Amino acid sequence: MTMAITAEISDALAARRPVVALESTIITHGMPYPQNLETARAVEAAIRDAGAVPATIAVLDGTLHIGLDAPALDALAQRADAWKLSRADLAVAMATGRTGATTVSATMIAAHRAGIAVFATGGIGGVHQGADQSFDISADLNELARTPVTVVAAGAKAILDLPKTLEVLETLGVPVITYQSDEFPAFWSRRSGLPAPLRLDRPDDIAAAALARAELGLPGGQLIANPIPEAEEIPTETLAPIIARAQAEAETAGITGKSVTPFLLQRIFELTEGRSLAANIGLVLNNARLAADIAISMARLGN
Ligand code: PSU
Ligand code: MN
Repeated sequence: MTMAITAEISDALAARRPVVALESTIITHGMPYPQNLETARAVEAAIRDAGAVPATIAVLDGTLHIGLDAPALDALAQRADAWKLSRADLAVAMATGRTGATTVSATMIAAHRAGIAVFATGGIGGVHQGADQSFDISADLNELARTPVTVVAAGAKAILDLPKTLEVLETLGVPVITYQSDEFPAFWSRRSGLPAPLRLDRPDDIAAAALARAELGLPGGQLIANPIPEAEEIPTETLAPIIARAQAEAETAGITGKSVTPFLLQRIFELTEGRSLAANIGLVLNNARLAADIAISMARLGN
């Protein structure tokens, strides 16, 4: 297995300085070019500004990269044939020299392997609408149950069945902790109508909770649900009919498996005339800043 970690990141980890992992599926399958590249760069800059080191993760020609330099990030953002890698695909992609972007599940595995305990993304995958028929449940949920990484997201993507997603997370024993809110957020919107299972208001408490889990010998991570800033949100009422329409189109077109989430995100982008993308960028940046603060707390508390 080949893993390449940049000198900046390995130095930071060796000195126990804060590092934040970032996924790459959001770049290749979650946003159109060139906004995907601009966002990836802006997210890295936000983490640096907050005092931590960003570590964008991807598989390039079979090598698992922890940290991408500027040309590599640029090339990945323009590749149309990158695989979408979850826990199931990671080893095959590496063994056969592929290039692939890591989803939340594969990014957690890679981050943990490299010694990174905090990871920022947009929204995690979860239980899809109609899962009672399709059985489509994201591998992200199972990963949160097994791999000890704190994942900062704006909740689960609102294209999902959020009540069922929360139920599965509860069954799996994943702490779902909303940041500074009593309501579980719905990705592009601050509100979902669902109460937050747990609430914490300070990065120090989130870091302490991760430490306490480790001391208890519990496997698995924690999901930090960070509501999108008010100025950037799209109200649930505006989005609901658009999501329903995109979902109906996916069904008619026979979209299944890994293609479902990218298809829905792309259609919602078109149907909102780009507004969903602006909100997505806003929430990712917001998550990156919180993740950096949590990583700083963890470094101080000795996580
Ligand atoms: N967050 C975003 N956009 C995305 C994703 C997250 O703002 O595209 C990606 C993540 O990589 C997540 C994946 O793991 O979507 C979920 O895909 P699926 O539903 O197929 O498991
Ligand atoms: Mn799926």
